[in-house]
Parts: sequence; structure tokens; C-alpha cells
Amino acid sequence: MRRWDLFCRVVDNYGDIGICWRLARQLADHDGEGEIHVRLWVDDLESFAKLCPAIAPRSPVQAVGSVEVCHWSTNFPSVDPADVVIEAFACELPLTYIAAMARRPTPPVWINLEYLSAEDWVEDCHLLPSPHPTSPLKKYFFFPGFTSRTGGLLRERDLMSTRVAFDAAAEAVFWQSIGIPPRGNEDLRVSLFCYENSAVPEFLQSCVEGPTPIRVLTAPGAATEQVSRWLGRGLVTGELVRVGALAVHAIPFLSQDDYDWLLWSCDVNFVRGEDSFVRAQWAQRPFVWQIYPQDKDAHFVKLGAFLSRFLHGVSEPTVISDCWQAWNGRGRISFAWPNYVANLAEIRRYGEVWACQLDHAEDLANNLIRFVREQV
Ligand code: TRH
Repeated sequence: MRRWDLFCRVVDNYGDIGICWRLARQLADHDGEGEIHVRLWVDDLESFAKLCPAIAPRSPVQAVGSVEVCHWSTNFPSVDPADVVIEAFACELPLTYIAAMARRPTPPVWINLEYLSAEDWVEDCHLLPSPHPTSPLKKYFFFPGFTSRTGGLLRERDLMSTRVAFDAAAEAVFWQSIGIPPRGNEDLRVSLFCYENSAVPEFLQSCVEGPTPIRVLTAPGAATEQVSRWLGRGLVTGELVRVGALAVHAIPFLSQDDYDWLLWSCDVNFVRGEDSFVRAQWAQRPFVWQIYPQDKDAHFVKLGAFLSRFLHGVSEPTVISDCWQAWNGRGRISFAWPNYVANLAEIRRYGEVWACQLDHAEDLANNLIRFVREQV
């Protein structure tokens, strides 16, 4: 059995822990040769517990499924380093742990897991080694990505078959479980998970005035807060408010598995960051991405890189790209959204084709396992 240590610092939001938790589970449950024992070090168990209710926030060490979860506290304990060490998003390992890694007769395989990007340069940087300045250790940069020359995307072994098995009956059970009535065929259901976004009021107004009844399910945090500001009063979790053709419904923060089911059940998903963005692609439903904003609008390069891969070969790419650009602050969402809705059936068919293409590539956990095997 090989031992893997995975280190995660929750900087802000849920992406860091969302990705690490997914990766930890996939490594521990992988079906290749040899078992893997995964120890996940997390500095913020409160945030973790939101997307994984099985976590006990005050417990320093706990087993959750097949993963050992340890609280990464300031006084880092003296522990034996694992055979493979994953530092997520350059989170800076404890110095004492690095020293212990250097003392091992065989140094661990040390990998820095990077953020996802569709930009071309990722292929050139994927798996580049970087020698540690004061020890014999070497760290490799591992980049997720959309091509076979990158580390790939996180995807559970049985994701596509589980997705296909999620039928109308399963969807109805899911809606009931989160307190939302089953679908009539009258409304368009839209999930809304976003950052502060100046396009939100215009989007909501356009829904109010649109020809199609629409139910917007708002995630706690920035989405529900902005809808509340637009309504002029605080929305309470579980509350439904109707204005014109729009119904807004504030939903609770869901577990990661329930959030997947939400994405599978909605007609359109507004997602953000990295992990929900990838899950929306596996969901095979039309989605609109708000990219994590960076200084000097640097994120537009990353947005453009994804759009050009995603829309390659699409006959009317502007229907999607105008909506995404407007949602990210460039353009008018009140023009782009009605056009997007008018083309929903085609966008959905296209999303199914895109997900099938992605599904042909090896997934990130298996790519990591293969890389480690080649190093030892
Ligand atoms: O929370 P995010 O904005 O995280 C971001 C990004 O990862 C970004 O790249 C990074 O730089 C920044 O954090 C620090 O969005 P993301 O990546 O979609 O992560 C959200 C996670 O929360 C994802 O795993 C899905 C999960 N989630 C639930 O489990 N339940 C919910 O109800 C919702 C809305 C999300």
C-alpha cells in the first residue's frame, strides 16, 4: 500500500477544499493496481463540513469514507511523511514536514497541483520539475487541463453512467429532498452560483420581463445576497418570491453530491471558479461560467482560451460567447440571455457532445497515479 498526503489550505471560497476532497476520494477509491491510503490535511474544517456534512469540525483526525482527514493546525505534529505528497495550489507545506521529507532515504514524490486553465502554455509547464533550494527534494508542477498533454480533469470512475441513470423519477426525488416542487413543464429551472457580479440586476430584470416562466435557485452567499439587494429585502433560505415571469428561490448550501444533482436537474446552471465549472460540464446541461476575477482583467485571457476550445466547431458560437462575456462584465446580458434561452435545445445537445469528448481522456487522479508510478 502506498501512502499519499494531500495538503489543502482554504484561502477563500470553497474551490480549494472542493477540489481536494474530490481528488482525495478518487485516489482512495481508484481501481488500478495497489491500494492507496490518503491522508488529507485541511486547515479549515468548518468550510469543509459545509460541502461534506460527515465532517466533524472539531475532530483533529477522522476517517471519512476511505480517506483519513486531519486538521492542519499551526503547530504541525511530527509525522512520517508519505510516499507521495500533494501540495494543492502552492499552499506551502509546514517546514518541519519538508525537513522530514528530505530525511527519508527515498524522497517522496512531491507534486504541486495547479489551478485549471485551458490556455496553451499549460501543456509546456505540465510536469516540469523544480529543485528545492536547500534540500535534495524536487517538486513537480501538475496542471489539470482539457488536452491529453495536461493532467486532465477530475472525474469519478462511474460518473457518466451515474449521470445517465439519473432519470426523471430520480430528479423528482431530488427536488422533493430540497423542498422544491416537482417540475410541471411550465418553468425553466436555473441554478445561480456566482461572485459579486454587476450583471445580476439586469439578468433578473430580463427574466421578469421574459416570455418564459423561470425559476432561479440561488446559492447562499453572493448569489442570494445580490438577489436580496435587487429585491430590496433579505431572502431567507427556503423562501420563494415571484416577480413577473421570475420566481426566485433561495436554496441552502448543498453537499457536494446534492450539488451535482442540482446541476443535473436544472435547465441552465450559472457556475463559477473551477470545480462547479467542471461539474457543470459533466452535467451536460447548458451552463454560464463566471470566472474567478483577477487584477487588470487577466481572467479574460483564461476565459477566451476556454471559449475557443469549447466553441470550436459550433455553428453559432456567439450565442454562447456573448452570454458568457456579458455575464463576466463585457456586454449586455439583457440582449444575450434571451438569445441564449431561444437556442437552449441546441446548446444542450452541444454540451452532451462536449462531455463525451472530455470523457474519452484519462482523468486527473489516474494521471497522477500513473505519473507517480513512473517516478519510483
Ligand atoms: O468557491 P469557488 O469560488 O472557488 C474558487 C475557485 O476554485 C478558484 O479557482 C479559486 O481560486 C478560489 O476558489 C480560491 O468556486 P468552485 O471552484 O466552483 O468551488 C465551489 C465548491 O463548492 C465546489 O466543489 C462545489 C461546492 N458546492 C457545494 O458542494 N454545494 C453548494 O451548494 C455549492 C453552491 C457549491
